[in-house]
Amino acid sequence: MRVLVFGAGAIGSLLGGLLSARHEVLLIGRKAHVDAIREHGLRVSGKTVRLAKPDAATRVPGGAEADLVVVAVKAYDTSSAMTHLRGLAKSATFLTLQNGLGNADVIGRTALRVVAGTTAHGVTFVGPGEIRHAGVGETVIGPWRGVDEADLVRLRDVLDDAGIPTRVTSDVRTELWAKVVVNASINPLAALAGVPNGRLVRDKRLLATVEAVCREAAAVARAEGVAIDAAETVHRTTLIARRTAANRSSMLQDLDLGRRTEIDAITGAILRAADRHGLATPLNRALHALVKARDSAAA
Ligand code: KPL
Repeated sequence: MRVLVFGAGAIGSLLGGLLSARHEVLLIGRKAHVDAIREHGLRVSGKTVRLAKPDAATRVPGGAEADLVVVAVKAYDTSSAMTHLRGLAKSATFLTLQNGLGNADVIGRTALRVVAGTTAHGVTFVGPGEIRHAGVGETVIGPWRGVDEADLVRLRDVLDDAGIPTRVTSDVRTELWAKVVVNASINPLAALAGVPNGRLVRDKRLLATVEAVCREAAAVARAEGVAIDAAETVHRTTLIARRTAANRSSMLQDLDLGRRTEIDAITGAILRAADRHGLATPLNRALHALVKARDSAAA
């Protein structure tokens, strides 16, 4: 398979690195990372240890061809990513496992075949040419536009075979909501407290806050018609925090690097839905305001 990964951050690099063992992979990323990969390969440490050899470039080459395009940029960059990927929009299958709500909608405005999903792997960007696979998690994929079950099963097999255990769902909207609730419960708190995910479940005060944020967000998901159970979602959130205990959440990594966070696609999406239903969400609103303040400080 010819795979193009647009966005060689932590998760994009992990997916591209693992897929490159069996497939022709081109990673599109920042210059320093691309230069390091071209020179020494992509070093993966932690739960997966390997020196992967994907091809890498800073932009999509003219006339590029791909069977699978993995969009792995931050949620706020999805729309601009699609302007660079327009040339592949009719021929390739697009896969998004990005955090936040709205990515698949944006991709589906241009691409004819779209698979949406979530992944709970914890990956830390160590530096140019190097990532740490800090926690293993489930990947779930489902149909968004122009794909059928056979396409999903084939893609699942490709991901499974690359060492990315994947499940197919027919209800990807529920999965996306469940994951956004998990991210809203872990990422802002880990980012503001400056702690790896594991501390959120080891520290009793932080754990109580994670659970309260999670219940509040799950109530919003239910108001949106998503069948998720609050207790089960709290359980899932703490399980993911435990399994990715050593990881610094992507939002904490963004603040560490002085970069913009995905708070608007995660907690912001929950607040917008809460407003539609007249639901009070004081904890999520406070976390949104605090992370936004750190975002603007960085900007
Ligand atoms: O999705 C994540 C993230 O950091 O964005 C988790 C699964 C919480 C891992 O840290």
